[in-house]
Amino acid sequence: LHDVLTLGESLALITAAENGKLRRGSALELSFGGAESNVAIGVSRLGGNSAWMGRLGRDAIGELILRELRAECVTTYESRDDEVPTALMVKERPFPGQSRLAYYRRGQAGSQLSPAAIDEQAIASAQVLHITGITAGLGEVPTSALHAAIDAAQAAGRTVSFDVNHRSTLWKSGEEAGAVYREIAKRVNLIFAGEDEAELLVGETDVDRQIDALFALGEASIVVIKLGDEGAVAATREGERLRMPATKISVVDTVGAGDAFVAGWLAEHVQGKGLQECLDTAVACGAFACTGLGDWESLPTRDELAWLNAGDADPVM
Ligand code: KDG
Repeated sequence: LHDVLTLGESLALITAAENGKLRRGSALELSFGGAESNVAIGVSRLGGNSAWMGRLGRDAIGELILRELRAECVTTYESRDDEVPTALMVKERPFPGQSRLAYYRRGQAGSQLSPAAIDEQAIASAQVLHITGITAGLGEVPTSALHAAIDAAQAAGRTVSFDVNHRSTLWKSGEEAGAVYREIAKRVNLIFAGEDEAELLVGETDVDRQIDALFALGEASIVVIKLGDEGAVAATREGERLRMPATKISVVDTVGAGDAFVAGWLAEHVQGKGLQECLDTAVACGAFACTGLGDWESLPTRDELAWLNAGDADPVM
């Protein structure tokens, strides 16, 4: 049995090696990203048994992604597309400390994820199915694949975890996205959202009201609002509510911090840990992920997490 299976698009990440304009022919570095595979790697590094499901092209980038995931001890349930390639993201670094991201993903393999590509048995073999709103942003067919995956998880009595992960460039408007996210949020057990994302779903700006409204949408037993460098608030339907400040660290790159947070949460959740322990590990993982470049490369192992408290990661607390 897997602890966590994540479903979503993984895609190449091509990053300018140095600051400056990409059009001048910068040297490029090749890696990959994808919120859901980031979470699968994060859970695996923390000692969990994780898996990833998604659609890739039959190309070198697809091979690179599978090879890296397997090297991270993530089981892969991939379908391959013979018609279109694996998608790309290109990250330009025009000035020090700043980056601009362009997606080349419309119509590519990950966007062709359909209900037919959902391996129901694999989903039934995981304690938690984790999905994000990014897949919904890829189109109606990927959205129906998300619902088919939720169906499979629920039929097997599994937990469904949903991180809103709003990517505005994938949507015509926030209202359109909010409506699609609400239909998903109604059906899941765990909801993770940033403050702005929760507002898209429930139209509230106050965090406590957001939490109440997210519980009122459906059956979720846990709602977590991620507040970035201000930490997070976590709540259970029974009324337990905890707020925790972020761990102060020297930030190198915040990309992937939200995925690290979710990985930390889920790694504890599958072991039956309570709200406080889930939140502690989630916040620590979120901070750790900011200490280095890359969407998943800086995700911590259990041993490395201890560095945050030991002073090696330059904590200010
Ligand atoms: O959460 C980090 C992700 O944003 C990144 O790895 C790529 O999935 C991605 C996306 O759609 O932006």
